[in-house]
This record gives sequence, structure tokens and C-alpha cells, in this order.
Amino acid sequence: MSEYSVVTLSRHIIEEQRLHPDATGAFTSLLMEIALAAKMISRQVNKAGITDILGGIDDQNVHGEEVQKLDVYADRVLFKALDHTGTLCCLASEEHESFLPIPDKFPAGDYVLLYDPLDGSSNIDVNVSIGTIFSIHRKVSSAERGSLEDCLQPGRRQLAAGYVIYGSSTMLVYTSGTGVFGFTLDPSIGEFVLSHPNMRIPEPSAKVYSVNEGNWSAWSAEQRQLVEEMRGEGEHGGFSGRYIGSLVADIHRTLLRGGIFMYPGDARMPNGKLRLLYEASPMAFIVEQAGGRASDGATRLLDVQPRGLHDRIPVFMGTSTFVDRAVGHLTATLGSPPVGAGAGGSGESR
Ligand code: AHM
Ligand code: MG
Repeated sequence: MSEYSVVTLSRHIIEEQRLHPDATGAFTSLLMEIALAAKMISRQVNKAGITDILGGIDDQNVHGEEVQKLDVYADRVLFKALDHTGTLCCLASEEHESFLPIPDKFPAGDYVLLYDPLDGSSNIDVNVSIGTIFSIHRKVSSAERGSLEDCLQPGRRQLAAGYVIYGSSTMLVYTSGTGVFGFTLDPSIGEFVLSHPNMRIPEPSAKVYSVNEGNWSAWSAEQRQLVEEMRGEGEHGGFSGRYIGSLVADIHRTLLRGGIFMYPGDARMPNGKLRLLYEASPMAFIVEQAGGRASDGATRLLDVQPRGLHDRIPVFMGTSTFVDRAVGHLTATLGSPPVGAGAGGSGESR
């Protein structure tokens, strides 16, 4: 990319908006505010360890100021970046039990934002990449400031989804249904610049499986067989294992290199660990838009109807051939789907 032809996130979004003559600009403004919040979170994440930002909520730093945990900070920054814009009717965050209507003092809009402010935050202390995940729906209820119905929409109705990865560089990756675009934050100008146009999961892709094998003893026999096959020498074997334990980082690698990411249901967590609305669904939209596949082990993730704001769901996503193979194995072996598959999270709430 020449320094004369840099494509910033704002330019990209505005150019996308021009493709939709009836667009009001609300969607553009929403994405720009998310990007601003991402920059603020990135700044704070990069300070982790230097300041006392890692402390608990009640801690005080050396200046005697109250210190917030980073995930609480990220949650508040996102809400405050978006509450006044007039674009949203409500938000729902992994950090809050109930959805968050836009305060009465601000105008309400037609969109709904679901977000995980700082996913993988337990990795902060060890300098592993973490991220913010977001998902945007159009309001479907008649409630001015949103309702549960607006939040509990299947993933296929998402208008946009994205994540920000706070890694060796900060990147924002998003889709609005016309491909996946990756922007890298250039700290010298404070702008996200297009670095990864039209991201596609490579085919054929790297043979990589990504799963927490510490859960092996709780896995179903079918899940164990699947991983044993991938580790083996046979036709469907020859895989390497890569697991960071930070969803944004594991999915980012899967997008760039290929492979399969799994968080299956098991005997201890029948629906796995990941949340449908804040983690699985937005990542599924991105992965599909990049040419990959995303399933709960039986059903396309984007078709699953959420029943509660904090539903959990088994996740298998990445290179289409690997996900198809995994789903085929899990649904065919012994004739039964994996524990929790197709359950749509069974309405489990925190
Ligand atoms: P969090 O939302 O509490 O941060 O947990 C979600 C994270 C994901 O980033 C990651 O994929 C998963 O938890 C890892 O879980 P585990 O430690 O069980 O492997
Ligand atoms: Mg999370």
C-alpha cells in the first residue's frame, strides 16, 4: 500500500454506504463510534502492566485513583461511545445480565448492538492477545428503546459483525455481508487502515485443529474420536494443534491460515463455554463471509434461535471441508449428535 493511497476505515465504510443509496448514514456513524471505542480500549490494553490497570475494581493506583479492571473499562467505553449517537435502541453486553436500553435523555435509533467488550480478559496478565467482539441487528420490535425480542434474533439476521484484536498490532475485522475486511491501527496517525481486503480462509488450508484438550475427559466418545483422527496418520489426519484460549486470536489465526476451531459441549458444560450472541454468532457471520463454515455440531450456527441473552452453544468453525467433516463425524458416529448440539443453548443464563 502506497502512503498516498491509504484506505482508512472511515473511507471504506463511506464508500460501502454509497453502494446503498437509501442509507441514512446511521450505520456508518455506528461503526465509526465502535472504532473510536476500540482505539480507546487498545490504548488502555497497551498500558496493561505499566500502570495499575490490572488491579481489581476496588483497588487504587499509585495516584490514589480508583482503578477499573480492563473488562469493566472496555464495557463502559463502548456503552458511552454509543449511547448518545441516536443510532441504537438498545445494547446487550456479555457483562450485563439484562439488555441496556438507550437512556431517555438521548434519541433512540433502529439498531441493536450486542458485544463482548473484552473477550479472553483472563489472558491479559500473561500478555496474550485479547479482543472485543460486536454484532449489529436491526430493531424488529415496536419498543422505542428496544426489547428482548430485538436482542434474541438468529445470527443470519445480523447486519454486521466484527472483532478487534489487541495483539502485536491492533486490528479491526468486520463484515456487513459483502466480504470480510481487516484494518490495522496505525498508531502514528491514530487511524485504522485497510491492510486485509476481502479476507478469505485459504483453501486448501493449513491442517490445524484448535480446541482445549484439557476438557478431554469430559468429551463425548465421538469428540475424542474426531480429535484422535485429526492427530493420526490416516486420510483425515496429519493435523497440528494450536490453541491460544482467546477466541478472537484463535479465530483470527483460523481466518488467515485456515483450520478448525472447536469448543464442543461436554459432560461438564453441555453447551460448551462460548456465548451464542456475543461470541459464536458474530464469529460465525465473519467465518461464513470469509468462505468458511460455522456449526454447533449439527445446525448452522447462524440459524440457531437464541432463547436467552447468555445462551451458550457448542462451536465448530473454520475451513469448510474440516467443519463439514467434523459435523459429519459427530452426527453420524453412533447415530447421535454431540451433547448439546442443536439445542440453541437451551436458554441457559448466567
Ligand atoms: P470470557 O468471555 O470469560 O473471556 O471467556 C471466553 C474465552 C474465549 O476467548 C476462549 O475461546 C475461551 O474462553 C477459552 O476457554 P477455555 O479456557 O475453557 O479453553
Ligand atoms: Mg467472552
